[in-house]
Amino acid sequence: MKIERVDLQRIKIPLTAPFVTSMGLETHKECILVRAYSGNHVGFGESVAMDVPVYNEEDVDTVWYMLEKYLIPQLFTRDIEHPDQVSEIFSWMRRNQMAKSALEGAVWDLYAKMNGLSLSQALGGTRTTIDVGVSIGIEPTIEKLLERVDGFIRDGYKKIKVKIKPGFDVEPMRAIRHTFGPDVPLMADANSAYTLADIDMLKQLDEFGLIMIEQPLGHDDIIDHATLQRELKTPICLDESIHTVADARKAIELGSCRIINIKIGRVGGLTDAKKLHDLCAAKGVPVWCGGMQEVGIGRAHNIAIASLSNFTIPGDTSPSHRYFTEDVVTPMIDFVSPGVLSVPTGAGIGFTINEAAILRSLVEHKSYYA
Ligand code: OSB
Ligand code: MG
Repeated sequence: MKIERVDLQRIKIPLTAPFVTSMGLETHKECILVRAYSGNHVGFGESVAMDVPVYNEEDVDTVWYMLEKYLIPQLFTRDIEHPDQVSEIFSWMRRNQMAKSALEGAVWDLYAKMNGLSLSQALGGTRTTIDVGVSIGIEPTIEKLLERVDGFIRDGYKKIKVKIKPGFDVEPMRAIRHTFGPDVPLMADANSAYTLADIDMLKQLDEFGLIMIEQPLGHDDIIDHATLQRELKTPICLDESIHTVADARKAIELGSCRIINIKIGRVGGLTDAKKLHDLCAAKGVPVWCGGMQEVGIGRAHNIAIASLSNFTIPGDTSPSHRYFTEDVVTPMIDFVSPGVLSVPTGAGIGFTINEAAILRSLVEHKSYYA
């Protein structure tokens, strides 16, 4: 296929409630939607870069810049047989994984639609439904946190993930266990808020039987995590530290983690997410699908990748209403039964675009032609 046109749309949507992590506070979701056109078909992608570079080095503007200056023009010069070629074509450029992924994702959707396949089928997914977890930001008080946890347990979420930071870690986890008992599938995500100097505190988390502790140490570290993992009973899961399949291989070899969170955008696209999944499956390392508070297009990509067999732990793929009152797909993404999403069987991402909702939240748009 020849990509003949690409559209970028920058949108901004309010979150239903502020989201606080050890990286800061968010009140809105801002992102870039990508459309790739070939013949009568159009594929959709979403950039997951945040509006500030606190999670990784990219932001909404750097993604737009890299797409416009390098990635879109380069795609126009090539005839693509399979979307796996896109990450190869982009491989000369260092990093900028989220920019690459946004365009690569649109090409995957386009390819699936042209071939009458669902995105899940095109990727080799085997699950027809996926179990869903929820990510809870840092609440102002433990009482507020307990209320949130209670609500999400009632909604049927299969995994409860709580953000922690120094000063809000052992006590909130203890309170959750005390209130809801030992059987709630519970985990903590630190977003790199600690160092090895905090090892005594981190070891205290072992008593809560957490499924895992996500990214306790440096965003660029796999050495200290290996030291920490040797001291902890609780499995460490890496998020920020894994940008490539090679990163994952090294982390597994070093013993830096026992679980990996796969985010399509963080690893440069669906082709590399699938390779990472396959590597982890071969090494006996379970994976789950992380989230970047995507709107419906990004969530649809997440659901498709989470249908692969080694995604054995519920992911952060909560439905639309978790963060938004209106989504860019219609109907909004929702559970088929409590805590469960069905994997769409329609062509491509399998959701209908809500053009009116996009126009209501549109900040900027531009079309590029081959
Ligand atoms: O660390 O997993 C994370 C959101 C933004 C940046 C980093 C993270 C998150 C989440 C949200 O935890 C998960 C979701 O999309 O619901
Ligand atoms: Mg995380």
